[in-house]
Amino acid sequence: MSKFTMGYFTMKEADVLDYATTVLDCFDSHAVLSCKEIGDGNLNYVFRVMDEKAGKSIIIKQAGPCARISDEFKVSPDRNRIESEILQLQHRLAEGFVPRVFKYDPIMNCCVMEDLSDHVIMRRALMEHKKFPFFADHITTFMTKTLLLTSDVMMDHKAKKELVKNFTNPELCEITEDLVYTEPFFDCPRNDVFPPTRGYAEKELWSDEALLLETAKLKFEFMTNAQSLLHGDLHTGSIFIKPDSTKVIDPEFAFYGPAGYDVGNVIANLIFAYENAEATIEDQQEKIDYKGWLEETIIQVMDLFVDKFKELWKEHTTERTAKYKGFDAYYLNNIIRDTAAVAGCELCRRILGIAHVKDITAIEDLEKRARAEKICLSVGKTFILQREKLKSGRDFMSVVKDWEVKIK
Ligand code: SR1
Ligand code: MG
Repeated sequence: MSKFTMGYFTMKEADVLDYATTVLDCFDSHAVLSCKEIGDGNLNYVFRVMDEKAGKSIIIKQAGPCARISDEFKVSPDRNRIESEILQLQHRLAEGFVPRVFKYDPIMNCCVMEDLSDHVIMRRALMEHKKFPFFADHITTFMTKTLLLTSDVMMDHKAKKELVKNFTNPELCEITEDLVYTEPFFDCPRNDVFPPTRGYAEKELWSDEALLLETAKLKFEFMTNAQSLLHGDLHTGSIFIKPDSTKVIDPEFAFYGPAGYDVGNVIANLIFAYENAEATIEDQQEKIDYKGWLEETIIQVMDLFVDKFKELWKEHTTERTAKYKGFDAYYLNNIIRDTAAVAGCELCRRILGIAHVKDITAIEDLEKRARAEKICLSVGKTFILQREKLKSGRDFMSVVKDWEVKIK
């Protein structure tokens, strides 16, 4: 009997090689394989297994019993089932935008999938000031299809409720409830605040009761609005990219929540890239050019989402009452409002909370980093408070540009 059938254990590189040779049939039986752990996320172990001679490789991703970032987070390895199943569902809904899954192993809590090493992690590429002209088009196709086609507007309601059951993800949702909606908005011991930013956070966020009330409303929206099957963690570190291809990875936070959660995460993380460019590009012309591309991309993410939402709505709405005049605009308006609010929470939590983004922490000049952090916090707060008024990508960008002028 193989050690891989006797019970779960966390694998090291040597175990993964053994696993690839004895359990999988992805490689020739005489192939010489190598294995390297390449994960740099907060939660899991990611191994690349290669047959260099044949030019073949796969990824084996295993969920450990706690998060890599801190063993305070005990998270069930069952999240690997959620990830494997949603990747297969997303492949059916939005073909070409996620890696192919070859196998899910419920004993070892690992999945075997396509290696995307011809792509790069988008956050890193944006920090090197690379442009991706098709990104807005690709990500809005992915989001509209995965979000709308899993909603009650377009699905049989009983089948949708089965998906809600299957993708109930309490532990990972709890991480989001704490890290995104709660801890950034008070002086939580688990926060990790850059000292020059602390005073600003105390004054502008932690003591603003009107803001706190709005974050409470948003947290309850997140916990109770089972609108769409979300990716749940759609930041630029969850996107593999090359100029003509965009692949969304790491959907282990998937669950039924407000559709604007995914859209808002994409927008906030593009804003981090925008502030990284503001702080790190020396040459003025290059800065204007790169920020201009990011600005256009942010605008297009919101606006193409709206266009594609309208097209899909016309083609795929099955629910009778959703066809009543005006309901489409009401529904879309709510998603745009939630997008603004979630972008706001993400902008605040990545600055003050435990899980930062490199776009900001890698800014070496400490004054420039402090300025970038204050801009992100102020934009975040404005997005939350003004969410009913922000209707387009241009509205979002004018908030960002106003704060860049105000914060010196
Ligand atoms: C304990 S996990 C911290 C963060 O990493 C993930 O990517 C999610 O964004 C989560 O909030
Ligand atoms: Mg992740």
